[in-house]
Amino acid sequence: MGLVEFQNAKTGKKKEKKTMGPYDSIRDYIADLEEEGRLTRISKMDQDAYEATAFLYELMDRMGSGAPCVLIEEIKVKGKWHNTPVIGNVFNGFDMLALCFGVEPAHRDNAETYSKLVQKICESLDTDLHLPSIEPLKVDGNNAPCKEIRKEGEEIDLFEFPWIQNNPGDGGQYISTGVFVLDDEELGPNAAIHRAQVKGPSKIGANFAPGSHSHQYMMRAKRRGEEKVHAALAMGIDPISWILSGSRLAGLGQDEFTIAGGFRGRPLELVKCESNDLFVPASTEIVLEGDIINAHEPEGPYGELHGYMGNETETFYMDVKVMTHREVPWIWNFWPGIEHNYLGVPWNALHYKHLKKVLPNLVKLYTPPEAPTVVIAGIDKSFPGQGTEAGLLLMGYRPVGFTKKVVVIVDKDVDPTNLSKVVHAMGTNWQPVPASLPIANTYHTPVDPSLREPFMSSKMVIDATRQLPGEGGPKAYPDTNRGILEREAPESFELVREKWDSFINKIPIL
Ligand SMILES: Cc1cc2nc3c(=O)[nH]c(=O)nc-3n(C[C@H](O)[C@H](O)[C@H](O)COP(=O)(O)O)c2cc1C
Ligand SMILES: [Mn+2]
Repeated sequence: MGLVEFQNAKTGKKKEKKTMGPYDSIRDYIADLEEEGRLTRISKMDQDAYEATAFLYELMDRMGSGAPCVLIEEIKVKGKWHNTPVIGNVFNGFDMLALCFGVEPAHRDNAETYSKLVQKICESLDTDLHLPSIEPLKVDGNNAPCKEIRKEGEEIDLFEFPWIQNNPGDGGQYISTGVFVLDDEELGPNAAIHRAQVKGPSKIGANFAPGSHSHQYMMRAKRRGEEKVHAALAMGIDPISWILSGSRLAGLGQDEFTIAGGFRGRPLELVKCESNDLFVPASTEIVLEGDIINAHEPEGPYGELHGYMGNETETFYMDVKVMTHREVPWIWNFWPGIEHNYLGVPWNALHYKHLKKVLPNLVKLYTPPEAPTVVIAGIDKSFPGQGTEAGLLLMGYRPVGFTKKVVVIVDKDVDPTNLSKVVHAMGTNWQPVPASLPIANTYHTPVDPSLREPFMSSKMVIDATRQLPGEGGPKAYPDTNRGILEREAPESFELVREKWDSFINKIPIL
């Protein structure tokens, strides 16, 4: 085939091509990534030989956050070649996320792009730090891309699409980026990403972890005596709505699609499902409508986010009654433990603002997408003890304390987003004794393979700020080599920046 269509088959209308987000669909975003040179197209891959998975490992090993998004045009799954595009590594780099939030990425300056992105997200919050909200627009389903094709009952065969089995250890094929939409009379709608094992032609798992809003909705329904709960699974929605549905930003009773509208600065277009009263984004690639049964069945195992194989568990499951989709839908797959986790950026922005109220000398907060249980904070330190003070405040703040195992504090001249500078600060400024605070056991997310008991973890604050004499540090730190150069020959860097493009005439391809 070799061609991926961007147009709506029903209306024949080509999607208006934008040069930056916020995007109305995942396709608009991918089209921009291609324009920016951040997409690689692969004509064929055999996933029965785990070619795509091995490629993702190799791609991230070789290129890290410089690695592009991947679009596989034709893929072999369970003995059959599918002309259905599969996309992966959809967010890899702050430049990609910046495009989604309508922020122009800074040229070859990751730290600057991150700062601009965080600033944009912070500007969307009000003075009380409430998340922004714009009510979705309910539109007529007739022209909705997600309703180009409609199937029901016996016509539905989920195996017509190349759902990916990521790893030989996985329990089967998974819908790995689907957003489950549920409703509750008092709380309103909820949208959340949960993996869904494909269990039969019209049956999927619904892996709602205890504590998640979807799980709470199921428990509320059970208390009302309801054995089944109407649900929709929307696979392939616009980037901001997807990020909101997967990053624990919206509280219980706050509709993710309304908050997505707030961040987008314009309403999200929703259409009503065919068989129930739920609403899903009109631009969705594939919509599955049906009932989630309020009972548990075996699910998994599944290679988890932290890169370790999970256990077989018990989860809810869904009987699919209606499937609607685009003419040639795209399958958006996620490879947990291989892809980096960029969904945490809005979380960092929101909690930076909250923490700034109690820690005015906080300069930057950063969770590396490579290791979401680590957080690095830059502070403007002027008194002894401020590094450990910052570490304790961060650990004692529930959103950080629950999700992070290691807190690293650095001085303001060390950019937390530059991991080599952070490790350098640990290798030079840090004195492990006394500038460490081990914490024996405290409340922690169960998503961590090193825990002896769920919800309990030991933790560590590393104060890698320069230690002042009042806290056992040297009387004075010597000048840095770079500091001397900047002082004695201030024009040197200016000169080199001006001539940069003439010095570097070929960027090596890794
Ligand atoms: C790719 C991806 C897969 C996820 N899979 C699951 C899952 O299977 N089960 C789960 O409970 N949470 C999963 N999450 C995390 C939830 O989406 C996240 O906690 C979300 O905030 C839950 O929605 P809620 O805030 O409405 O509870 C996943 C997140 C991502 C990005
Ligand atoms: Mn929610």
